[in-house]
Amino acid sequence: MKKFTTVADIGNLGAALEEARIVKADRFAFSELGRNRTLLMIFFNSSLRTRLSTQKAAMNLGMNVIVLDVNQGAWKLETERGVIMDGDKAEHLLEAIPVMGSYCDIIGVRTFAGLHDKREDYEERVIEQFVKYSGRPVFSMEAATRHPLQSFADLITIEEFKPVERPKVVMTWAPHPRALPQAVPNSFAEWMNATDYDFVITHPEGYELDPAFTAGARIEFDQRKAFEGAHFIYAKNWSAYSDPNYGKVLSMDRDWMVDAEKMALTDNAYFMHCLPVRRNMIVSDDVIESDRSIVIPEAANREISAQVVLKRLLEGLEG
Ligand code: AN0
Ligand code: CP
Repeated sequence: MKKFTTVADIGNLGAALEEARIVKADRFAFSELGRNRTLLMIFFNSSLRTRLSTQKAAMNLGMNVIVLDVNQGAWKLETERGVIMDGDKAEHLLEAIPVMGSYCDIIGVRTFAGLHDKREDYEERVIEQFVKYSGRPVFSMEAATRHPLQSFADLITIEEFKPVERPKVVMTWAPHPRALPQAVPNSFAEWMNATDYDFVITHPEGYELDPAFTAGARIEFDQRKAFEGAHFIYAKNWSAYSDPNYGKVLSMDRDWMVDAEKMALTDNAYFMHCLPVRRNMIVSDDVIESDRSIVIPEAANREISAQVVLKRLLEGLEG
């Protein structure tokens, strides 16, 4: 594998899941693969799970790891070409990227959507520059439009817990006080559409996602109806995608929060969320604390998805 930014990069999902099972059964079985190889993780945004699980996965593979929080200690980076750099940004991404590439074998990048300019976000300008100019295999640790390491971990988790061969998986919008990217729901939809699960998306009108990710999924505006018979409830907030409201919070309707009364409509569904989650906005305390909540094993599987991806990127290195 040469890069990992979308579901297409992982290829056959059955094979990827089988590899995840092998890695999980013995996560130190490939500890020679990464010997004398260096992973550089670049964070433009905060993270708890991604930084810890990816570093752990790299250590399981015997890699050395360098972490750079761009906004803490590095020079402020300009990302647009043609800008007269007379402001507060001391360095351009076009120099910084190949320099970073020269110190490592593989690069992971976290760069959230700015949520101001839809075109800029959906062209994935920042991570695509890393792909183009770093000279190294690049993987997404959540970019502007996708979070594939999360979606892969979600898929592993659903496979581990599913009570029937073809479960009903419902992704529901839920309220949040701040504008969040569409990356996690886009990506989850993209991965779920690559399976043969019964996949349903429910959200208030106005929160339609980019059909490039959701095409094939059933959209249901009545959240309670969507929950009926569900085996998994995957909650997530996102800001509006459609113009003219791109990146805006349209509603904080707490009637969309996932609570015990709504979970009772499901077929004893498991509750999932990528975390971090705001309790009693997205989900009630009792639901996230219930024995049907699998948010912790879901987060733990981030180590496994990262390890499969890093293993494949290492196997794809030349020399
Ligand atoms: C981010 C998001 O919604 O994309 C990261 C999720 C993994 N969430 C927040 O910023 C709260
Ligand atoms: N789920 C996830 O990616 O969490 P972090 O933002 O903490 O990395």
